[in-house]
Amino acid sequence: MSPRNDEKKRVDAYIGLGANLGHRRDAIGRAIDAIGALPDIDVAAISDLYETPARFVEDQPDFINAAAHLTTSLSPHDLLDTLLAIEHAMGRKRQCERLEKGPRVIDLDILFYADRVIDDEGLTIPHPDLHNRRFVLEPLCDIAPEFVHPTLGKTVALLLETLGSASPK
Ligand code: PH2
Ligand code: MG
Ligand code: MG
Repeated sequence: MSPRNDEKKRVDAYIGLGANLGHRRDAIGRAIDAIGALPDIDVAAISDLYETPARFVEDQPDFINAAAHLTTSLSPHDLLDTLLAIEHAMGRKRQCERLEKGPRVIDLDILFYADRVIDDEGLTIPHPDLHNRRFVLEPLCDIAPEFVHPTLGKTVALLLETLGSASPK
């Protein structure tokens, strides 16, 4: 890596991890290891692992979900491409639209990238549905309870509390 790259400013990013096929806990661990091995990304913190019932498409195995705090010098799009490459290397098959929310060996979603708001084709940050998803907010609250959602203006802890009993899963 060039010295110029080394000098690039690192920013905080938060990702959600999910797996519901094969060795689910191993898959989360291997994804974290693959991310941490990259020169442009450090893994600053990892949440507990949560076993969660599948949502949206409910007729599929339970998930293991987690969240991680990364620091990175990659742009949001380069971070996305990197995470997609890791999903692919781990055997994730991008299936037809119908199975968009179907089973997967690993799913890596960017939740926040600093306080940036991005709405491009293929990349929406903050993740557009994170405030409705207990399986995202619960692990995220382990590592970033005070992080303020850049458009909703609420902390992760408050978003989780607000979800309350409205969403049982
Ligand atoms: N991901 C989905 C669809 N449903 N349910 C749980 N519990 N956890 C997930 O990560 C999940 C899901 C699509 O990304
Ligand atoms: Mg997802
Ligand atoms: Mg995804």
